[in-house]
Amino acid sequence: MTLGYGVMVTLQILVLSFLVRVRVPQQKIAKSLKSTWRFLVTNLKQLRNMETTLVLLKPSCVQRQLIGEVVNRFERRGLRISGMKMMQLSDEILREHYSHLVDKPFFPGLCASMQASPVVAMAISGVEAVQVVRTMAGVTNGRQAAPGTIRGDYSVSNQQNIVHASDSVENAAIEVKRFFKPEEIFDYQSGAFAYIYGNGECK
Ligand code: IDP
Ligand code: MG
Repeated sequence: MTLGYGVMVTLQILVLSFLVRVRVPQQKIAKSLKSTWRFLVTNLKQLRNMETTLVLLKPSCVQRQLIGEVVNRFERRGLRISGMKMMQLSDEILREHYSHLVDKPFFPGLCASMQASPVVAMAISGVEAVQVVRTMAGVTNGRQAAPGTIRGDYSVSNQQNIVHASDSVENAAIEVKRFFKPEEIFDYQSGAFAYIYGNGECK
């Protein structure tokens, strides 16, 4: 990650010096500087163990009026809600989001179930949040999910399983970008931060 970061920073500096040399208008250079700054901030954050993961409260959650219950679990655990909105999913976003399943026979039914009502998209942050949230969600099939997990407590179905949770750090970054614009993600520090993590736990 550090090597990739170094390469990207060097590339950005080369682009900037090229822009200055070919006398690109100042406004455009300022725009480029702004995106470089955003890039640096985002990537420096990724060097820490603070992660942001995507959760979707599926129609099975929304329709069964479990939104509050499930959101409450993430908050009680000490995770931070960095972004949250209700949305109706399009065919396009579902084909992208479930691209690993498009050839499965259950794909049309999965899309229909995800479009049966709006979903609530959440960006959830914390130290190692991707694994923490995935463990809280439980295994895919609600019938096999352990009691105490979200799927294990609220579902008995392989498909109507209440939540989506990103399955890896790489996919979490892609999925958060898929569902949220940069300005819809809020990087604030929880007032209880010192009581959620011990010294040195958040690098
Ligand atoms: P995950 O949600 O636990 O990551 P994936 O394999 O990525 O599981 O599948 C995405 C979603 O597709 C599941 O959450 C579930 O709603 C649905 N799904 C997965 N396998 C089946 C199946 O065999 N029948 C019906 N729906 C399924
Ligand atoms: Mg998955």
